[in-house]
Amino acid sequence: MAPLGAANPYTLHQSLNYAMSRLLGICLAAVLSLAGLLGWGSTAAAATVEVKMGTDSGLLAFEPSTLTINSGDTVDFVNHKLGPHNVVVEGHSELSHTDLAFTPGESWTQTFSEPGTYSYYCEPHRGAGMVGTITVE
Ligand SMILES: [Cu+2]
Repeated sequence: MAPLGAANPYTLHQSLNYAMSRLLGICLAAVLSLAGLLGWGSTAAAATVEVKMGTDSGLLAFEPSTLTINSGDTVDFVNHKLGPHNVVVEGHSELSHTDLAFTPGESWTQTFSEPGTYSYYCEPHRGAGMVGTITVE
């Protein structure tokens, strides 16, 4: 039995434990709300996907030629082989890039904001089958 007037060491220990767990709980809540603000764990974060113009194996094609992305994602069109290439998106001049890319490594990006199916082709090589489809979900 502890003498009157002195703090009971057991009670003091319990209070500290309680304070620490309260503090941890507050910290955890703060981290979780910060994560929410930053969009961690969300699948809606915009991505950038590369499409090569001219395949690794030397074909006149886009690689990949079919692609599914989320609205807000960006496609990075990279002049890879057998240029010149460009991209004409059927019915969407605002998404097209009609300037020809001659230099390997030359690239441009295009963001797709609206869901839909977009057919596109390379003007010089359309007849050779250099066509592609981008589905935006
Ligand atoms: Cu081409």
